Formats: sequence, C-alpha cells, structure tokens
Amino acid sequence: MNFLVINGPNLNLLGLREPEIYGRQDFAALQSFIRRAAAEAGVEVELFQHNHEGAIVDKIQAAYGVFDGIVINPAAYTHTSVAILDALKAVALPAVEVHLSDVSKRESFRQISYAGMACVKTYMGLGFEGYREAIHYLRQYIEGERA
Ligand code: CA2
Repeated sequence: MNFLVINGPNLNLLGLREPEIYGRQDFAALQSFIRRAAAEAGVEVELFQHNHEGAIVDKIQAAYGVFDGIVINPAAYTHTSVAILDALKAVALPAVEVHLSDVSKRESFRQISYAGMACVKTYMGLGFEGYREAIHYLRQYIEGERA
C-alpha cells in the first residue's frame, strides 16, 4: 500500500513557536516520525508539505491512480478551503484528517473543517501520534474495503 501524507501551511515551522499547542519537536522530527510509523504499518509513504493552497490541490489531483490513500493535515486551510475539499472528493481516495492540536477546543474559526467532510476519520489533539493512528486506521480501512 502506498500513502500520500500532506502537511499544509506553516507546519514546516513546527517547533519554532507555540510549543504549548504544537509541542517542541520540529518538522524534521515529524517527518521522521511519519516515516517510522509507515514502516511499522508496512506501507510506503510519500511526504508532501506546501504553504500554497493550489499546490496542495495539484498534489491531491496527481495522487489519483498513484496512491491508495491520503493522510492530510491541511493546517489553516482546513478551515477555509473548499478547493481542497473538492479535490479530495474528486479523486475519491480514502483520506484521514489529522491535527496536532485539539481544534475542537480552540477558537471558533477552527471549528469548521472543510477537508474533514471528505475524510473517513479525523484524529486531533494527539500530537505526532495522530499521524501513526491515521496511517494504521487507513491501512485497515482499505483492507476492509478490499475484503
Ligand atoms: O493542530 C493542527 O495540526 C493544525 O492543523 C495546525 C495549524 C492550524 O492552523 C490548525 O487550526 C490546526 C497551524 C500549523 C502551523 O502552526 C505553527 C504555529 C507556530 C509555529 C509553527 C507552526
């Protein structure tokens, strides 16, 4: 199985500020964590981070026929991007949403997730661990669909 893991804007700056919300580890540590979690689950993984909405839409479109599933933390675009929602719906690949922080307990503008509307599951507030959970869930979900 081959998964695409997408991280959205500013996640590349992880560890620089707001450690009480996002933790002290940097983005390189997150990438290593995701690679380890994928290896553990026996899935191949490509990691993609971009700060631009259109680049994320392009990457989701290009995932069609290449990847079996998508793990996505759209970061701030979670709460604004109908374009990312539409791209996820268009490719119709099973997708799992991840947030490091528990967005349900934060500002009201973070209470809506457009991308989440096209995802089979959301993990939030688990820090890096959410990505591991997402990868495992997605593998099982796809295996279940194929059975
Ligand atoms: O909790 C999450 O994973 C978020 O997707 C992170 C986004 C935020 O806009 C979402 O509401 C929830 C922010 C990602 C980057 O934030 C940084 C802030 C300061 C320093 C470095 C990164």
